[in-house]
Amino acid sequence: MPTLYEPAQFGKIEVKNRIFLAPLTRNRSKPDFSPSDLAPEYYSQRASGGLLITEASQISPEGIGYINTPGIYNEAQVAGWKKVTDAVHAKGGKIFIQLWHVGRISHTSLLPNGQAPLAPSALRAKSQTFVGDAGMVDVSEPKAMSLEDIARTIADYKHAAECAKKAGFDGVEIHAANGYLIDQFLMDGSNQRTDQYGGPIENRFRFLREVLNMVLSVWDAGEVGIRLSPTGKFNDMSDTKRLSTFSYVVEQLNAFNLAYLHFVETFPGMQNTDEEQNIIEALIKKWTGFYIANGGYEKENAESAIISGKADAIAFGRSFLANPDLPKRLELGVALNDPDQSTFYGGGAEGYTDYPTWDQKKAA
Ligand code: 8OZ
Repeated sequence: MPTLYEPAQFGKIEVKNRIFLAPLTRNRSKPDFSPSDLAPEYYSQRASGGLLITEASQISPEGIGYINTPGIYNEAQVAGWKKVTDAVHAKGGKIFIQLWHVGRISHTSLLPNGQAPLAPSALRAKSQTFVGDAGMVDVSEPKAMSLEDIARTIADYKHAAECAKKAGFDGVEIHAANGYLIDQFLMDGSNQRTDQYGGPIENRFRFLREVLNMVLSVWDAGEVGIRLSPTGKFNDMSDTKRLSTFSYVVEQLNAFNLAYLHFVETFPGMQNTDEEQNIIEALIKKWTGFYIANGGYEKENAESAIISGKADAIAFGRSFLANPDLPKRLELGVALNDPDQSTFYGGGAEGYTDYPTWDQKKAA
């Protein structure tokens, strides 16, 4: 078995190590939802990671759920992201963009013409979102998507996939985790539709299948990854049969030959029960392709997950946020900078591009 520090290949992608940057929402986009002027520096500082996955980026104006998150649906956004991909490629890195639609996790004040958030069913989540001056607010009552809403949204995924290609990304990751739109279709607590998109998992999977087929009309399967959170409860998610729901999902995904499957195994600050851990492990065994693990990984359990073959790569969130040279620090076994939670969401360079590398720290 290889080590965490050795190259890997998945789909059409070759990477120099198995330490990946997890997608991290940073709420620093410009008013037109193009990435911040500092984003090329932020991402390229982390180009020593095998693969960088961008912050979740909405596929359309209807897909937004928080203030100042970037989009990937117009020319200004493509131009902004092109600067990011150029900067990462100049340093020998690889970068995928995460395609996002929040579904019901939104607020009318963020949406076009103050419209209601779209969701599989008109079930309001017990969850909050950040809207700006008003701070954290309860998410709005969603509207159950009509068949036209579904068709338009699937077309928006295709358009965003095309924009991602123009922006020079190496691939795309479909965000199907953490209680956003695709997850809302998959889990029965948020999908109570009685048409072909609801009911049994074969129907609840239909939306994701159609999204995948659209994205795969633009990208090769070997350039498309997917992120799921089968045990996730964030954003008020529930499912009555998680193991069988996600067993079906993983078995169906196997047939698509995607670049990778990426699980949020646990959410920051949460721990899986034994039952949840068993679900995660059973699902990983069903998956036949490249597997990226995320959630609660540090040097030692990351190294052993790779050596034991449990995972093919590890995506690090908070520790990579605070340590632009995380691969080097893990390999050397030296101390890590602590992440500053007060600068995670919004603001400028502070807590974004100003975390020192190990060499800078030693020199100081
Ligand atoms: C933190 C804050 C806002 C959004 C996710 C995109 O959980 C997010 C997110 C995380 O996947």
